[in-house]
Amino acid sequence: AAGCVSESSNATADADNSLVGTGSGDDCVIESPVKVGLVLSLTEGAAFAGEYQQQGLELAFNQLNEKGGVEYQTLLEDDQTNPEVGIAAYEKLIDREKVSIIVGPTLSNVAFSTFFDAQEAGVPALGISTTAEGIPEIGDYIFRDSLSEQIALNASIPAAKKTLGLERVAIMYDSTDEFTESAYTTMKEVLEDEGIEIVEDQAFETSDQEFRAQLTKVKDANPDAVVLSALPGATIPLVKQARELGIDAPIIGGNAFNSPVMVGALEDAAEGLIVGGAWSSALDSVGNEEFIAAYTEEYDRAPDQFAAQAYTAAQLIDVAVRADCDGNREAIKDNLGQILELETILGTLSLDENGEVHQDPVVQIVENGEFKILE
Ligand code: 1QQ
Repeated sequence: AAGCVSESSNATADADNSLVGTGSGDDCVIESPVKVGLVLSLTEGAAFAGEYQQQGLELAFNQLNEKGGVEYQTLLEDDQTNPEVGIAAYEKLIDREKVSIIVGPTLSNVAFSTFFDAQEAGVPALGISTTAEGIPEIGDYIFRDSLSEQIALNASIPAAKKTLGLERVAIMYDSTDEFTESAYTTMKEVLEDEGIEIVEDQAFETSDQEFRAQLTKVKDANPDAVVLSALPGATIPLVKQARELGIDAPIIGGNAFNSPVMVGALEDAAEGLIVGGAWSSALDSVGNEEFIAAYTEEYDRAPDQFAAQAYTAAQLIDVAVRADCDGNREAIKDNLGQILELETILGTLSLDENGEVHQDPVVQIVENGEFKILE
């Protein structure tokens, strides 16, 4: 409209007519491939999630390309779990490859750098595991299909309270990662809301491997449970050292605990672990059984939550592209923000115009090395 100032400088300049097709919805035909950048942590600390995400995306885009009419061309970049590398990957995809949308990065800690670049360039970005507070608020080009840690913890902590009869807990957290720090704040809020007393509060850093000093204080406080906000690199030695010191209290974890890699590495120390998340293999959602079967067949292992959210991202992009049969950045951005009650493997899912996802959380507990739905 006249007088309307574009929120992004080069948004309209980048519109490509060969990405505007004919027909609509299932009948949409677009001449040029729609370029989708994927920025994932394929190496270093967050590769435990990034590898599953890569496979979930590959499976989904292969299935979509078989459907025909719209062809997706994915361009994969490894951010090496590093914000600097993530920024370089984003710049390459935006400026050189002229992608229509970017999926990822894996960590909120990287997204708090890269998502500002996407916003500034007018390129939609879709987070698939960026759960920290404040991610969608970065701007109107920023979306996520990664259930916020706030929603997950507001489900998992009350469920743990009911199951375990929690009254007194210790909190332990990584104070140097944006996600674990954000989740720590949320954990304290939810514990307070639930009337659960925090009897010990201990911090550490992402790269720490030695936790006996903090754990000794936790042991002395004798909590009913340990609420832990950490990535796997610290979690694995921390939980093992806790068990060695004789701390048998159950662990309530954040989003990184939705990982079979981590549960596997913890072995017996993972038993009884409670975590909230976005997906379960037991979820009775549309297409879930088929997804699990196709993924397992293709990759010789069962999918996890990170694969499921990645898989769903491709579906969301396809819905947004087909809505106006337009693979340009602006059309994708406008239509992603209008996805309402879509049936996905994560359950019924909506994205609002602020880019936030709406879906039901799932709370799971680890029993005999397997995730089981608690609530
Ligand atoms: C975040 C997360 C991580 C645990 C994803 C792997 O939730 O960084 O927001």
